[in-house]
Order: sequence, then structure tokens, then C-alpha cells
Amino acid sequence: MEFFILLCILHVLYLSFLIWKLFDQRRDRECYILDYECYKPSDDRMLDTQFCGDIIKRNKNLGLNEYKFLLKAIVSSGIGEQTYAPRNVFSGREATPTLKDGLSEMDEFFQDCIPQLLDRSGISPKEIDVLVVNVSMLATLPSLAARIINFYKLREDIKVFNLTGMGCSASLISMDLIRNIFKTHKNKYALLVTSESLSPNWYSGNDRSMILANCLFRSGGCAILLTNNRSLKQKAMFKLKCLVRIHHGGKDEAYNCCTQKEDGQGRIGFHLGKTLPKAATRAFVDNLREISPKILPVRELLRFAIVTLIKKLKKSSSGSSSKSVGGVGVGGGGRGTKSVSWYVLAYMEAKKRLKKGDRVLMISFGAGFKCNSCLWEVVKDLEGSKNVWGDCIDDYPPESLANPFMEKYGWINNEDESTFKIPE
Ligand SMILES: *[C@@H]1O[C@H](CO)[C@@H](O)[C@H](O)[C@H]1NC(C)=O
Ligand SMILES: *[C@@H]1O[C@H](CO)[C@@H](O)[C@H](O)[C@H]1NC(C)=O
Ligand SMILES: CC(=O)N[C@H]1CO[C@H](CO)[C@@H](O)[C@@H]1O
Repeated sequence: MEFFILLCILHVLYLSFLIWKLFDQRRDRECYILDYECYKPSDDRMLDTQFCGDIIKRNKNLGLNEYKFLLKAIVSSGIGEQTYAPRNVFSGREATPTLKDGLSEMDEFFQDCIPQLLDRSGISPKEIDVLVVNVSMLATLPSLAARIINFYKLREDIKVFNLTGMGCSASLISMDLIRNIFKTHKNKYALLVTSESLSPNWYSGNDRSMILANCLFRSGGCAILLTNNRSLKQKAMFKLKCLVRIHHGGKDEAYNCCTQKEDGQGRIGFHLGKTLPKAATRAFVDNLREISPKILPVRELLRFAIVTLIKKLKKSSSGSSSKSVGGVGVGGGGRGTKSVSWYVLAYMEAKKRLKKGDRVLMISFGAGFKCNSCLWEVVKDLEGSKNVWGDCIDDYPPESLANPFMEKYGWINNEDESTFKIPE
């Protein structure tokens, strides 16, 4: 009898050990962001209003109507003066890019962000176990990932992934990849490098559905250092809570709304179709449907269910809004703005709005058509004084909501087609 009781106790102990071990192992599978560095190109690459107008004017393929169309689009896009373009645009060669333009644009970004990130984190390049690079519009041989390995002399056994053609959503897809590697490999460091190469992709034709891309996309990029080493948890900035990817490529309408193609004259560019807003909305709604049960607390879900029920019963139109997610960073729409969500995150950080325990929802859209979202938990109060916004954060938001393009080119909206001439 006593022996039997002893056996039972041993069994229970063993079972508890197994359960503990299972939970403990999960702690090795978490995905933490230790630090990240957004790219700010040098001042000589800043595109001011005047220069933007000049670029449009010097494109001799544009007719009067396209010229007006583009200026109007820029005026209403709300784009500011602090955006950056690749160097070949400044040297007037946007229509005739070379391979070197593309490579040096990338090198400039890599060599600025990667060393800064690693130095600040006190991590040597040799410690990196996983490297994920995605720059979807520049195919080089060897790959850009190999270029980074060569610059920084990374280890021979590094796991490397160069994602192709993933468009604006690339950084969240790469994140998903890293999350999955972290599930099966303990104590790893991963470096995620995400950007877009604009030099070779400036569209110089006159197809309206394709010239818009030139207004939307600007230079930028982000390098992100991640780990699943649990003893580094205290140093981390964010912890990944969940990530949802929705792909509507199976629907023709969604697939065709954003594609790279040649126009009538054989000039390659990005076609943004009329169905894009609809495709984006659909992907967004499907994504939210999947992620919301994962991110809203049970209390909110219940409240939502009850409110919906009451609404249905009453057919009233009172709204319900959830306050449980602190901030939303939406990125996408453009190749150059792919990592815009990282800039938004850095902005919120520099504004000292990210406090321990806050949760941030990041959403991005990309050609395909896809919508990806993920939820980050802020691990410690963030200062943001040294990030990309550090030296100019006090200038934002600007005091006046003046639109420099409106001031300079707003008159275009009142011009008469018949008498209008492109100003010299
Ligand atoms: C990486 O890119 C190179 C070309 O740039 C390609 O040959 C290689 O197959 C790619 N690797 C992966 C894993 O996609
Ligand atoms: C995890 O991080 C700690 C703290 O930096 C370090 O001492 C330890 O060696 C790391 N573990 C592994 C397996 O790399
Ligand atoms: C770094 C890297 O190799 N990135 C890939 C991203 O996507 C393009 C194609 O769209 C690939 O050719 C690149 O190799």
C-alpha cells in the first residue's frame, strides 16, 4: 500500500515536471526585438517641393494632362518635404539607371544602419545566427544577403534567407520566418534587413496607372535585431505576441490590382489598378477578423459580442470602439514605404508614448494582394532619444498643417485645360 502511494506521488511529480518543462520550453520560443535602426539618408538626398516639380517637368514623355495629373496627385498626397530619393534622381539619370546605382543605394543603407545597430547592442557580427534580407525589386548575383555576409564577415554556418518579390509586406513576412526558426532553435540572434531599391525602378513613361508609384515611393529601410535567448528578455524592446498573414492571390481582382508590367512603349513600372482600394479593404477586413480574437482581451470580446447582439436586435447605429490596443502603425501602399511601420514605431517611441505593457498593432499591405499584421508588447519604457527621429522629434507634428506642394502647385487645380502650358 505504502509502495503504491509512493508510486503515485512519483508519477504526479514526474507529470508536473513534464508540464513545467513544456511551459519552460515555450519561453525559449519567444521572439524579442532587441533593437532596430531605421535609415535616414543623408540631407543631400532630400526631395524638396521645387525639385519634385522639376523631376516631373523634365520627363519629356509626359503630356500636359499627365503633368497636371501628377502634380495634383502630389498636392493631395500630403507628402512632406523631408523625404528622400536615390542619388541617380539627383544626377538626372532616373530614366537610365545602372546596376551600380541600385547596389550603391543598398550599400549606403546597409553600411549606415547595420553597424549602428550592432554597436549599440554590443553584438559582434560573428554572433548573428540568422540573416533575413528582403529587397524585392533588385536582383543581384551574388544576392544582397551575400553582400551583407561579405561586408561584415558573418559566420559560415549562418542561416540566410533572401526573400524575393514580397513587396511592401516583406518585413512582416520575414518576421514570420524568424519566428518559426526561433521555435525550433534555441538562443539565436537574427538580423532582419528590409528596404527597397528605388534607383532602378523609377517609371519614366506616361501611363497614369503607373506614374503614381513615383509619388508614393521614397527611400528608406530598417535593420532589426531579434533574439529568443530568454536571458536577454530584460534588454528587449518588444515581444512578439501574434502575427497573422492573409493572402488574396487566389482572387484575380486582388492579384491584378498591383503589378509590375510594361506600358505600351515597353517601359517597366508599377501598375496600381482601380480595384486596389477594394482589394486592400477586403484583405484588411479578413486579417482583422483573424487577429482580433487573438489580441482583444476576453472582456473586450464579450463586450463586442454583446454590443453587436444589441445592435442587431435594436438595429441601432451606436458604435463601439476598443481601447485595449495602444497604437496602430499602418505601413504599405508603396515599395519605398514598406518599412514605414518601423518609422511610425520609432516616432511613437521618440514621442515617449511607448510604455512597458503597451501593445502596438502593426499592419502592412503588399502586392499579391496581401495584408499582414502583428501585435507587439512593449517590454520596457522606451526613450527613443537615439533613434531616427531623435534629433528632430520636437519639430513634429508641425505647428501649421501647411502643405508645401499645395502652396507651390495648388493653382494647378484651377487651371483651364485649353490655356495651360507647362511652366519652364
Ligand atoms: C537569393 O538570391 C539569389 C539571386 O540574387 C538567388 O540565386 C537565390 O536563389 C536566392 N536564394 C533564396 C533562398 O531565395
Ligand atoms: C544568452 O544571453 C546571455 C546574456 O547575454 C548569455 O550570457 C548567454 O551566453 C546566451 N546564451 C546563449 C546560448 O548564447
Ligand atoms: C537580398 C535579396 O536577395 N533580396 C531578394 C528580394 O527580392 C528580389 C526579387 O524581387 C530578389 O531578386 C532579391 O534577391
